[in-house]
Amino acid sequence: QSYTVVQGYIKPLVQTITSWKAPIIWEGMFDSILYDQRHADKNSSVALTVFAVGRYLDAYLKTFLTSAEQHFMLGLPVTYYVFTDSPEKVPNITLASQRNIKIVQVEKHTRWQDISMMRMRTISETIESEIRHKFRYVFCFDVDQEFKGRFGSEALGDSVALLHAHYYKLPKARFTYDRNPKSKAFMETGDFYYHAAIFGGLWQNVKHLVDACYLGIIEDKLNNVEALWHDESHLNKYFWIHKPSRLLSPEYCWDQSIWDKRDILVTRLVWAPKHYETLRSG
Ligand code: 2GW
Ligand code: MN
Repeated sequence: QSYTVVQGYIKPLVQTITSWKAPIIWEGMFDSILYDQRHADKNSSVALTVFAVGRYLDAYLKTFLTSAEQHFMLGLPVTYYVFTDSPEKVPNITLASQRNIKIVQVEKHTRWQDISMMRMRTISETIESEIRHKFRYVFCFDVDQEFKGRFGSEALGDSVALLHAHYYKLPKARFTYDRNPKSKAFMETGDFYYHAAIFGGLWQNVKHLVDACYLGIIEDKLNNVEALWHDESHLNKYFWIHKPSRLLSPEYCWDQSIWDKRDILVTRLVWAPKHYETLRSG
């Protein structure tokens, strides 16, 4: 770990650009006012997709949405696409102007791995039927998280991936890519380990991504294999082949139980506590 002194502040040195010249967004390296102005001028608009199926609705959705209203893309038009098996249970949230919510009913797959993986198909269908006519960007989120600080227009880009908080400092040999040659997600090496809890970009690129991941998932099913980390393994394979144009630092999805916080000057979104015993059983 190295440090530098910038205008009297001690700042950790972190990687801010990839080998293919995509920026990695960290606190201190962008002018938020300038970004917001640019995106307002361009009339940027954002669709956020989130799934709250079964017990995840009561456990996480309200906190996710109310905190997003405090921190996510303030000043830009945002529509939350909430996918759930129980639309009647979606909490009533007060939304700021230019912000909307759209609730879409989906089936509840019996296996949780399918709940997670089948998001790819549903997102694709919704981009095709609706999002592409109304929004420039799409961002897809896990629901088990809470916004804590600015998550703004600096995160918008053509194709956006997130560095996984647990892996961004680890050597590549420790990345948990799928290593089974029978899976479409198989890969021997990669650039980073990306976290599927957040990905996004221009709707065209997100459509391409979710279609590719869904095809991989279905082909695996036909071959009776399942990638190690499900949709996340397919996402990592995709971003290895199609390099993202912008990477989000772990500030954008931090796990507060990580002991070494020296690189993290702001937490913008944090993992909500998991209660696996109650959420994953039955
Ligand atoms: C998932 C696992 C076990 C039991 C239930 C569920 C579940 C997930 C559920 O009952 N209802 C539901 O709506 N979900 C949705 O799937 C919800 O949006 C949730 O955030 C998302 C992914 O599941 P999650 O958050 O429990 O998985 P993580 O936090 O361990 O996530 C990583 O790995 C996953 C694949 O195993 C995904 O790639 C995910 O995007 C990653 O962050
Ligand atoms: Mn999650």
